[in-house]
Amino acid sequence: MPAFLFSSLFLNCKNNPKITPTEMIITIDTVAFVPETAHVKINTTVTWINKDQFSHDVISGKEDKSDNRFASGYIEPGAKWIHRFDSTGSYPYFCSVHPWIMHGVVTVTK
Ligand SMILES: [Cu+2]
Repeated sequence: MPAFLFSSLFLNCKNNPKITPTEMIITIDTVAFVPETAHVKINTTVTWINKDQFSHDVISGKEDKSDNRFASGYIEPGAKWIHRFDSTGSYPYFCSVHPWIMHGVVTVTK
């Protein structure tokens, strides 16, 4: 893909928080999920990529309480974990290693 096209797509994403891609990447870096809030369309595949130097995980639920909708297991530095969202709704999640600081939410719409 030409560089200018990629950068315009990137700018569109930044300027439109309601964008609903069918693939989404959430980066884990410096003990944080980036972005923390993701809006996606149903059946979107979300990939969490650990670019940090520590292991993290992605556990569905709030305030360190799993709701058993998904759980990644440990994602080592440099590794990734993929989950497809096939139902609409709000999916809060956290990292069980650092629950006091690492949390996010994926909102899935039709
Ligand atoms: Cu963590």
